[in-house]
Parts: sequence; structure tokens; C-alpha cells
Amino acid sequence: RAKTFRTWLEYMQSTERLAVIDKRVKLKYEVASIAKKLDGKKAVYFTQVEDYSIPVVSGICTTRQQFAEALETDQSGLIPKFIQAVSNPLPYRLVDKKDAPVKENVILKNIDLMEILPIPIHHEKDSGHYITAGLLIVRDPLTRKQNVSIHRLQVSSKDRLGILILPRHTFHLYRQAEEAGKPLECAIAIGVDPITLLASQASTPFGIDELEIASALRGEPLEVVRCETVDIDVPAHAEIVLEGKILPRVREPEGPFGEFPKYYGSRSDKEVVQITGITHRNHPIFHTIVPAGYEHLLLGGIPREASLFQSVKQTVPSVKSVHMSLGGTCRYHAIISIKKRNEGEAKNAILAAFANSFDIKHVVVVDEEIDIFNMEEVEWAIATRFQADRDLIVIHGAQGSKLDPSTNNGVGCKMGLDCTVPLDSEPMKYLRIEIPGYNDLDVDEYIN
Ligand code: FMN
Repeated sequence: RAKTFRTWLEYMQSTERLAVIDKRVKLKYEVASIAKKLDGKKAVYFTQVEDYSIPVVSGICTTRQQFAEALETDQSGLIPKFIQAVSNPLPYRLVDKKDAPVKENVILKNIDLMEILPIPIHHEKDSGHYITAGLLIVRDPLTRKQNVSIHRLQVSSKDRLGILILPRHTFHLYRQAEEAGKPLECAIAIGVDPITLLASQASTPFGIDELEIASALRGEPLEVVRCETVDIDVPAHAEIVLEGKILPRVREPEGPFGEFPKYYGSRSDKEVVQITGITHRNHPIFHTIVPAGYEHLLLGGIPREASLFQSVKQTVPSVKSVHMSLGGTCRYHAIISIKKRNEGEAKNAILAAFANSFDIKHVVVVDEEIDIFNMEEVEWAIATRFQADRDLIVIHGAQGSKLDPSTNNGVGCKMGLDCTVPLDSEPMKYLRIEIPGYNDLDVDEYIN
């Protein structure tokens, strides 16, 4: 069902979770508005976007349940399955160009991005049209391993994109190329299946190719094909691929842009991608992710949970589950449940969470019987099991997210809340009230 972008859309349609909009819509704000109204409910397929012949899709997965279905598991299986794939990457398979749908159309001359592609403007103060669902694929020239990630891409001219590259793996490869005075070749794959999209967000050690994680998640090698103008392999079933290079020693204005914390990322001089070619399927479909929508948040959140779980488990083996909550932008708030066996373990879990990612700002640790995906339960634990003078950890002046406006350019404070019950507490004190028979009672049998 989730093997390609199209099979996934068909599956969403067959399960009545695809809204098809035939009414003509505008690229500026209208696509984003409608997609946002349906966020968490339905994926949306716009057949008529201005005068473009290419339809636009947004929100291919906007709930945990939908991501679980894409991975052919249930919600409780999502994180174990992702961890398994990250630990056991599977090589992908290079196919002939004739067997790759993305090669059905090849454009190498007179490239004009806005003429060809319906690229929306999402938020009020955005600097322009942005590609938000492109997998940026680059290659390490030393190992020939590829690296895959998603970056916001501003249409700066007919064939140039402004790009935000935060200091992670792509940044490292770019700076290495730039120091040698060379461009970094890249490809941008738009309209890929939800598994590959999720795999692109894996937090891995440098050198792991996310397309191999995608293959592991699929249980079979992902089919890839070599680009026309760059030495990069891209998913053969992608709807659209832009080929290009990130230019050395070139910076041009990019931003502002509405980002995942629901604030704007600022305008500044940033790296530039020069587009050298476009290939696409017949009748391609353009995918856009509305920033700060559930699709964006969960794409970051689920792989982060997998990585966080592993980090906490090293320190506290009895960790039960972890949750990067939507209200915390799936990046800043971590809720962790543990089966506490030794006093102090909850605080160690807090420290392990901070060590896992600089984005994590607030950590709440609760006992295993609290449902950490139910925020009312979590709040109840904070309300009734936590005393700030005894159970609070505060760390001043640590590195946090630069996109959190309450930090000082990313430097901020971390807070951990230990909401676990003391091991030696008297049994009745924290006994949750219960009505015998409640769980098995079917209330419909009593209502006329
Ligand atoms: N990371 C960036 O550095 N810049 C971006 O503009 C950016 N935009 C993103 C947009 C979406 C919709 C998503 C889901 C993620 C975005 N990210 C962005 C996060 C990276 O894609 C992600 O952290 C990735 O794992 C980084 O991979 P790397 O460490 O292999 O380079």
C-alpha cells in the first residue's frame, strides 16, 4: 500500500481519507488553508491549481495511525519497527532508466521552476514560493554513501533555490565540498512514498544512508535510478526529481519562512541550489507539506522518538515508552514512562533525554501506568506526583533550538520534571481510584 506515492494515495482514497478538490484554487495561501483545515483527518488532492496541469497533494500522513499503516504495523509497533530498520539498513537496488517512471520526461534546457511546478506560498510572511516536501539527496565522495534529508527550498529565480541547511550531515558534506572550492551535487525528490519520507528523518550516525533505512522499513530494496546531470541515485518511482548543485561560496537572501514551531525562521543570506535538470513521471503529482502541520511535526517526531527511546534505554533499561508531543512541536517536549526500579532513575532518564537531542527542552518522566499519549493523564501526573522543590531539574544556558524564539539565539534553559511516585511511598497514598467492573461494562446495554 505504501510502496509508492501513488499507491499510498490510492489506499487513502479507498479508505475514504483522501479529499479530492476539483474547485480551482490559488497557490498563494489557499492550498495551505484547505490542507490545514483537513489536517489530522484527510489527505487532500487538488486537481486544479491555477492554470497548472500538475495536481498538488498535501497531508499524505497526518496521524500516527496513518504512519503505522504505511509501515504495516500498529501504533505501538511504530517505534520498535523504526528502531529495527535503523539498526539493520538494507541496500537498495539501482534499476535501468527505462524501468524508472521518474525518467518518463527529462527536461535539461530552459528550466523555469514556477512555469512547470505548482509550488505554493504557505504563510503570510513567507518570502515566496517554497518546496517543502523534497528529499534532498547528496553523496559523500569518499565513501559514495548518500545522505537524505528534507530542507525548505525557496524559489529564488527560474532555476535557483535558496536552502536552509542546519549543521548536520548535509551541512558537513557541503562545507567539505566548499572548502575544496567545489559544488555539492544534489537531487531533490518530490512525491515519494510515506516510508521513504519518514526514513529521511532518521537520526543516524554520519555515514548511514537513509534510503537503506527506507529499504529496511519496506522489507525489500527500494528501487533507485541514476540522475541525468549529477552522480546521485533517486527513488525510481518519485513523481518529480530536480537535479542540481549547491554552489560553493555563494549566499543569497532566503526567508522569512513559517516554520515548525509556528513562528517565522528569519531572513538571511543562505546557500543556493543551481538546478541543472528536471525529470518527472507522466502526469506527475506535486507534494507539498504545510509547515507546522501534523505531517511536518510527525515526520520529525516519530524518528526522534525512536532515537530518544534508544538513548534512554541505555541509561534506564526499564524505559517503557517515549512521546514527543504535538503541542511541544514534536521536538521540544519529551514525555517518558519508566518502570522505576531504583530511586533516582527518573532523573537519569531526564539527563539521557537532554543528551539525545539539543532540541529537547522540557522532559516529563512518569511511571509506566500513565498513558503518555494521553496528555490529560500526563498533566494529572504533573499535578499530583510532582513537587518543584524536590522533583525539578533546571539546567541553565544550554544549547537549544534556534527556532525557539524564547531562547537567546538558541541558548536556553532545560527543565526536567520527575513525576514518578517514590518507591517507598505508603501503598494507599498513590493508589488510583477505581470502580470495580468499570472496564468490562458496556454502557450501551443500559441505554434505551
Ligand atoms: N532541516 C534543515 O536543516 N533545514 C530545513 O529547512 C528543514 N526543513 C524540514 C522540513 C520538513 C517538512 C521536515 C520533516 C524536516 C525538515 N528539516 C530541515 C529537518 C531535516 O530534514 C532532518 O533533521 C534530517 O534528519 C537531517 O538529516 P541529516 O542529519 O542527514 O542532514
